[in-house]
Amino acid sequence: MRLSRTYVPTLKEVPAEAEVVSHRLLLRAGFIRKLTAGIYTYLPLGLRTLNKVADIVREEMNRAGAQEILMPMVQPGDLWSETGRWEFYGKELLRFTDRHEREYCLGPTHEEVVTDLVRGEVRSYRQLPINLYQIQTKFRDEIRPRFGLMRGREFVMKDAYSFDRDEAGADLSYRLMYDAYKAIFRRLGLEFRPVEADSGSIGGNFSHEFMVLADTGEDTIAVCQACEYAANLEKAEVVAPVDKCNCGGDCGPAMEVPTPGKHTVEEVCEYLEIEADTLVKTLLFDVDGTPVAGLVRGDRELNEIKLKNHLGAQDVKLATPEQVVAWTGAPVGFAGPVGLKAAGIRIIADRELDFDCGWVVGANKADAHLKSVDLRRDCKVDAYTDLRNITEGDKCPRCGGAIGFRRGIEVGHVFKLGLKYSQAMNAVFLDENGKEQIMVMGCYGIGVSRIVASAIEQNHDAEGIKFPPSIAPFEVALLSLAGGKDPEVAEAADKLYAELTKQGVEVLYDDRDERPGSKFKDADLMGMPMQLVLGGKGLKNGIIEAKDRRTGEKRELKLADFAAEFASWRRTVRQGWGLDID
Ligand code: 9G3
Repeated sequence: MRLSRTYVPTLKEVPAEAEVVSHRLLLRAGFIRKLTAGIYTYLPLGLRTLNKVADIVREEMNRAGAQEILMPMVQPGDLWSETGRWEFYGKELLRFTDRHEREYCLGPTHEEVVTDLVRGEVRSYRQLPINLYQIQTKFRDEIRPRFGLMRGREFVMKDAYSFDRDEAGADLSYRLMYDAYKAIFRRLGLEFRPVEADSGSIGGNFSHEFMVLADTGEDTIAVCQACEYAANLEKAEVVAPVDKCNCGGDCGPAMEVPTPGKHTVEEVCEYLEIEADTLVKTLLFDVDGTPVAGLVRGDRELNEIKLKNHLGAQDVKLATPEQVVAWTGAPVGFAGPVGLKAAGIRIIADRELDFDCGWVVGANKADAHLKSVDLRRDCKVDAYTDLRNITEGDKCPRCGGAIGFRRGIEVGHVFKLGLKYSQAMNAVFLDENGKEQIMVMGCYGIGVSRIVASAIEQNHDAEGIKFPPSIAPFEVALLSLAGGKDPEVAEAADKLYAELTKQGVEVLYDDRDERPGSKFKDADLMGMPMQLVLGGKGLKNGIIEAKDRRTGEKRELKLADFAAEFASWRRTVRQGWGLDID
C-alpha cells in the first residue's frame, strides 16, 4: 500500500488521558480514534493488525477442531433470567428494551446464547463433543474505561464453548484448547505464560489465564525460571521449608519484654535489635463472624485468599481495632498467639513457623512482647498450612527452580464450566443407554483487541511500536528518499515495491514527498518489523539499507541480488522474533 494514499493520521502529541504506552502509540501512529469513552474506531492500519490477530486465532481454533459460528450482539433478557445472571449483574450489563418493551442486553459474553442454541439442536451422545466459537464484538459497561484497547467497553473477543458427554471428555476439550492457546501465542510472536488461576486443585474448578509478559502489565505473576510453572500471586503455592529447628528445642522459657509504644514489625525489631525473620506477626480476622488469628513470619505477607480457602470460608475480613482489643485485651500491634486459646480464637500458622522456635511474639498486653517463644510448647496452633504470599527466590513448587516475579496482561482465559449453564438451561442429551445426561461445558476466551494493545505494551521503545512480523499491519516499510526531486530513486523504489508485492510481501511504501527525517520517524513510530530505505547514494552504489526494527540492527542489501538477500534477511528478522523456528 502507498502511504500517500493511505489514511494514517499520525500525531506528534496525544491527549493526556492516554495513560499507558499502547494507548498513546495507537493514537499517535494513527491506528485508532476514540468515538466516545471506551469505544474506538479502527483505522486502516489498526484494522489490519486486529484482523491478523483474529486470523491466527481462527486458524488454530479450526485446527483444534472447533467450529466457527457468529452469534448476535443483542441478547434476550429471558435467557439470562434462566441462569439467574439477569439479576446478578449490575450496570456493567448494558440493558435496553425494544419497541415492544421486551428486555435485551448487549452481549458481554455468550454462555446463555450458545447453550440455548445447543440445547435446541443436540439430542444424542453421537453429536458430542462439539466446540463452537466466534470472533465478535462484546460490550461491558466498565465504570471507568481507560487504557485504550486494553480496557475498552466495546472490544473484540474470541469466545469458544465446548460441550461434552462427561467430565473426562471435558478435560480433553480443555486440554485441546490449552494447547491451541499455546500455539496461538507462539505464532503471535509474544512472550507469554499460561498461569494457574485457581488453587490448581485438579478435578475441581481450575482454570488458566494466558498472560502476555509486559512490565506495564496490571497483574503480578510468580514465574519459575526453570520450568513452565507460573501462577497468580494469590494462588502460587509456597514450598514447605525442609530443615527443622537447629536449636534442639531448648530455646529457654518464654519471657516478657517491654516494647513501649512499638506497634509495627519495624519498630519492635529496631527496639529489640532483632531481625524481622525472628518475629511472628499475628493478624486477627473476622472469618464469617468468628475470630481467627493468622500467623506468619515478620518478614512475610499473609495471603487472605489462602486463609479463606484453608478455612473454606465465605467471607474473611481483617479485624477492626475494636475487635482486636476485645479479643486480645491489647491494642493493635501487641497481639500474639500465646494465651489466645482462652478467648476461643482459632490459630492458623504458616508452616514456615513450624520448623523453628525462639520467636518474638506480641504479649497480648499493651507495650509488651514475649521472646524465646516455642509455638509448640507455649500455645496451641490449630493448623500449620501454606498461608503466606510467595516471594522472589522461593523455590518452584513443581521443580524446585528459582521463582521470579513478572508483570503480565491477561489476554486469554480457559475455564472448566461443568454443569453451571447446562443444568440451569436443561441442555441434555441421551447417552448410549438412552438415559438423559446433562452436557459438561467449558469456555475459552481470547481478548483479540486487547492482544493488539498488549503486543505494543510488550514491544515498544521511545521511538514507537515494534510489531512482531505475524501481526504487523505490513511486514515491510519501504522508504523512498526521492523526495520529489530524484526521479531515478523514485523509479527504482516503485520497481522494488512492485517486485516485493509480486513476491507476496506486504509493503507499506512511503512514497510521500516528505523529508527523510520525518519518514524515518513515522516508520519507527508505526513499527513495521523491517525497514528498507532507498536513497540516491545507495542507488548509485547498488545497495539498499535494511533495518530490523526490533534490534535497530542495520545492513546493506545488494540490489543486484535483492530477492535472495531480502529473503535471507527476512528469515533472520523473523527468527529474532522466535518465529519459523521449527
Ligand atoms: C456479564 C458482564 C461482564 C462479565 C460477565 C458477564 C466476565 C462474565 C466472565 C466470562 C467468562 C468467559 C466466555 C469467554 C471467556 C470468558 N465479565 N464474565 O461472564 F454480564 Cl456485564 O466472560 N466467557
